[in-house]
Amino acid sequence: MRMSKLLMPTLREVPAEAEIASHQLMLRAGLIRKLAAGVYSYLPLGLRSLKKVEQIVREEMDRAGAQELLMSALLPAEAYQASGRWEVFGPSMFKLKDRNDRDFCLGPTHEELFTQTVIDNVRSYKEYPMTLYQIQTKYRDEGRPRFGLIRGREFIMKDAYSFDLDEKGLDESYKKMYDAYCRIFTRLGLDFTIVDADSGAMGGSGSQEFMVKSPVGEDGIAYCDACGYAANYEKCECIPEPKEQPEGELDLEKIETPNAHTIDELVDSLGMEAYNFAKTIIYKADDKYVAVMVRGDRDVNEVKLKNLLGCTDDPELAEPEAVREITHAKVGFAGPIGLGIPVYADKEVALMKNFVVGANETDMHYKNVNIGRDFEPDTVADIRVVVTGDKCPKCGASIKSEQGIEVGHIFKLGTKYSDALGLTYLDESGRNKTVIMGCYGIGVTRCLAAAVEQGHDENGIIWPVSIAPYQAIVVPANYKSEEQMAEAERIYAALCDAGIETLIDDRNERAGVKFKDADLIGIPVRIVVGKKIGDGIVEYKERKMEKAEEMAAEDAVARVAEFIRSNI
Ligand code: 9G3
Repeated sequence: MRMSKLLMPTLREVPAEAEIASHQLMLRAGLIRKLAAGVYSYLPLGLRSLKKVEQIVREEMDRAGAQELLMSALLPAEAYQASGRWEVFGPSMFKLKDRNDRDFCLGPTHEELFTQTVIDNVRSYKEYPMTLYQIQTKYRDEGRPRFGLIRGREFIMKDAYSFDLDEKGLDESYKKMYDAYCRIFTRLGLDFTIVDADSGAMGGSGSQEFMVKSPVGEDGIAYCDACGYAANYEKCECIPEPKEQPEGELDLEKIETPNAHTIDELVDSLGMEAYNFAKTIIYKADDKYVAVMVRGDRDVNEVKLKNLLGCTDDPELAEPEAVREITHAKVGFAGPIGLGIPVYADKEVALMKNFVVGANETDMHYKNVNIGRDFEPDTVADIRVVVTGDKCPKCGASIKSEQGIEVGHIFKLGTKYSDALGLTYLDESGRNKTVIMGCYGIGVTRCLAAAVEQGHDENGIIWPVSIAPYQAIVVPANYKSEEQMAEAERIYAALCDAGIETLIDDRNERAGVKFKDADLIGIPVRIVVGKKIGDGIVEYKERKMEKAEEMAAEDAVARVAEFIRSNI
């Protein structure tokens, strides 16, 4: 392709809202353009790489025996109403009405539609196991779309759904998808890790996330180097870490703590440690209030809390006026003693002795509080956030943590949707059974951004060869030199003939501009035709190399071909 013809609107500056490297670089390199918050269009270079990501996903899904479909994105409400999800996702679901005032949505995910398709079209148990997938645009009205393609409101997902006769079959289908995902992310050149994850609203018997390590990732990964345990923060089991305690229960005492309503202020005013306190935080879960207690130096894990409470909506902090009504005190003095709502205490709180809690009275706290004598929590459970240095729940070694971008998520769904929609089969003895399902997602557009997030430097994008928009670029250094232009054209034609996807920078621009653009758009290998072409010498530079190397022009095509072959 000739750069003089290519639509590649590079930018020197990007809007301040582009906070992370991949968002900045994909705008600067002219790969994407924003249409609205979380809504992007793909320009030629961006689309070429996106199509390569899709094709790698497609090849590995097909290799794993899955069959590709394409569903509509414009979906009648009935399917989601049958599964009870029409309301569950609230404002996140894009809803609209047709000219006859019928309810539709723009599909955020397709469990119901794939299940219905199987109900309508699979006739016998002999047709199972079956895994169906699509690569399709999804719509979710995210409250905070950000980071470019990482969290969009319109995005491309590969979503697959497996249908099996029994749990054993699901385990086999799940394993096939797991292995296919490992091949996909490896071929995409992504450095990924697999973590146990929370299944959230999906239910089912467990799920795993494929995370691309990145400091800008929104998900926390807790992992153990010793035994390989890895879990999403949301899921990671926490081992209680009791602090040394004075023996015996000291007498309960109510103490004045004027204006000390944060842990830090309490620590200062009472000269104790944060772990001598237990925080009591009032949450609103669905439509009831609960008190949640964690040690003063810990935080509440709201996903664990949501699963514990089994509430539909995410639990939210109670508003100040509700706290005042429930505790008869200003915010910051809530405590478990004499509180009229259920108390959920983290496991660590159950091990504390002679600790401090709010007295449900403004400017007052209790000290030397002991469970059993002074109050009894309704439930004790693991509801805190894991922190670096915690004990690994598998082997006891020290847990580490890092951030990640979730690029894939696979679930053992069970019968949640086959029950809801009535997907059953008659087995060989004529008995009526329910189909067991799994579902498997990959954020295709998110993978593109994750690849840039993981592969870039101060000069621009560093594409893995497998998804680079073009594999090689030929740059004549001086556009006024007929010899350099002619030789560049010859090498360009030879590379194209060798089946290498090649750009030639035939623009009337200075060499420096051409080198900068070649680095910015991240083409894996570059051939520069300069002054020494008269001696049959060109410059060879892989995007990752520090310095270019001189080499014989006649060997350039073979060397580029070898580089592409061994890096794709
Ligand atoms: C919705 C909206 C947002 C959603 C969902 C539904 C997340 C929803 C979970 C999944 C689970 C799997 C198939 C592929 C793999 C992931 N956000 N989820 O179901 F209506 Cl608005 O999407 N789906």
